[in-house]
Amino acid sequence: MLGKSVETALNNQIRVEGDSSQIYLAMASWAEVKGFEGIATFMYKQADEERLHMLKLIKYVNQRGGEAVIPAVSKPELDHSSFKTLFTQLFEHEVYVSKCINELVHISLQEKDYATHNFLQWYVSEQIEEEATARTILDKINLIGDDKGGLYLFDNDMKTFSGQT
Ligand code: OFO
Repeated sequence: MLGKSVETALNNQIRVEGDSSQIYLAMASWAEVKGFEGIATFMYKQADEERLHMLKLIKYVNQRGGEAVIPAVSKPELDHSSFKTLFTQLFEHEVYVSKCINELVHISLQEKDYATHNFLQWYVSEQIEEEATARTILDKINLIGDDKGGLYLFDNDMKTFSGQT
């Protein structure tokens, strides 16, 4: 049975994962409109993954005798003025998600909820990967700058990019 504070914290994370999915979805759609097919493909896939992160939490909360709260769909407020700004925001968002997961792990230990602590380890590993992926993309964007040819090649690379390199 979930304690109240753990349940509230898990429900908060459900919202954070839902927001992450929306952010990737917004970036996917933006990239598609701009003709960056590779980036769009990658971002659509990430959006689906974040939704799965949310679902996994929903099912866990309900399975442990709690009640998952389904969050409202939020409109991401992203600055699209340059690739660099856009991907910096994405990286910062993933760092924020990692902080949220760490806080959640901390609460589960405080409450001596070892089952939740165990469940959360999957998210801890996942965030290491996602932060690394966002950092790799940002590093590439920083190298390319505004070079059109570089962006074209980068977009092509993204078609087959599945994570950290
Ligand atoms: Fe990238 O947020 Fe889920 O875990």
